Amino acid sequence: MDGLYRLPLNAPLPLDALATALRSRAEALGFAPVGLAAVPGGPRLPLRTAALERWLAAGHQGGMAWMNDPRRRRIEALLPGVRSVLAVGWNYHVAVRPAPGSLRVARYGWGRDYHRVIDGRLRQLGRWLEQAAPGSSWRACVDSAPLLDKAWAEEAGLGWIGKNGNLIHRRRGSWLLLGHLLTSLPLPPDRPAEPLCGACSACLEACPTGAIVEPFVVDARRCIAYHTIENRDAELPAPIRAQLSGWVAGCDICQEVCPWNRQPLPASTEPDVQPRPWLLDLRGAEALGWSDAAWDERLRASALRRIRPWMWRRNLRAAMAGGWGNAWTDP
Ligand code: B12
Ligand code: SF4
Ligand code: SF4
Repeated sequence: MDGLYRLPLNAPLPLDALATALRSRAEALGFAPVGLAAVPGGPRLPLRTAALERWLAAGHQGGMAWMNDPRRRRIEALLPGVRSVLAVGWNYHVAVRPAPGSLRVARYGWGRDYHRVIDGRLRQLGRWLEQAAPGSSWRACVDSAPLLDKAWAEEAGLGWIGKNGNLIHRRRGSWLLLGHLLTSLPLPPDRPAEPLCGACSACLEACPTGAIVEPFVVDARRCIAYHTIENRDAELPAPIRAQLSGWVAGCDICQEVCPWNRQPLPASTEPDVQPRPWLLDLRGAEALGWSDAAWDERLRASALRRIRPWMWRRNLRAAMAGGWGNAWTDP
């Protein structure tokens, strides 16, 4: 590598100029914040990988056997020769609140499926990079790829991993979905983010099921988000049913209480992020009457399709049995 890459017109572009151009293109595609990390990363990466090992050994993954994929511990397994990672944030904060009396649906699912939105834009970036640096390789990763998303985003300076397990940006809070573009190019990295939770423990105290078993460690088996989205059993466990607190698809409690989300935050005007109106006013009795076809129609191009219609009905029944869906108590 001579540190120079060529634009289509054959103009050489030094690596730092290439990194600057890549960042600007990512921002122009609607990503913010964006940052770069160098592989293999600093001393925090082995700590995060060790935390994953402990989490798996403790059984915190519950029924998510796919979390055991050994590639999650080795980024090289996802792209041979990977040298850098572009981490991007997709802001999904909208200044809207659900109607009083509505059942609760987590904000990440309000708009268009973020996997599609982020993946499409990362691929555009990858194709541009390949043209600017012929011979380089890339891979877009959004969530479903076995990558430690938050650890790499932290390494690239996007934010810190909070005690609630979410990556937090000091001005944007944690309403960010993450994507990564892996590349074989050795691009100059940004500085990792510094943790800013301090002595706060609001999320640990607010979690109704005690799922944040210690700071930074979420036991999925106790987490409402896991049970409403991933659990494929006919009934939710009794302790979860008892504490569902109106949530039928995911759970935002540990983010809603976070002081970094309670400051004035920039709201996204992206059409792909704007909420489907029915999700903001979801009534149990009515939704229980929807056919599979009606659910299919309502969940077109939504990340919430992972929750099959029978799971929605299971979750709705459980929330309604807890007294939610008709009366509304503000969190
Ligand atoms: C499995 C998974 C889940 C599971 C398990 C949750 C979990 N915390 O692992 C379930 C289904 C419960 C879930 C729920 C949610 N998820 Co999820 N999930 C994932 C997934 C696929 C893997 C996460 C993972 O690696 N877990 C393994 C454990 C070991 O990792 P971890 O809990 O993150 O622990 C790390 C840190 O805590 C840290 N750590 C450990 N000890 C210590 C100690 C110190 C001092 C420090 C600083 C750090 C630290 O190291 C660990 C390893 O990196 C990622 C996508 C991806 N590919 O990474 C999305 C992802 C984490 N989820 C996401 C979202 C949005 C959610 C929900 C908010 C959705 C919702 N509203 O319902 C909730 C939040 C629940 C919560 N409080 O964590 C986003 C988070 C974005 C962000 N800003 O952080 C991700 C990154 C998807 C994406 N592409 O954007 N999720
Ligand atoms: S998502 Fe809900 S249940 Fe899961 S850790 Fe956060 S507050 Fe607890
Ligand atoms: S609520 Fe407090 S402890 Fe929890 S993530 Fe936010 S700042 Fe950190």
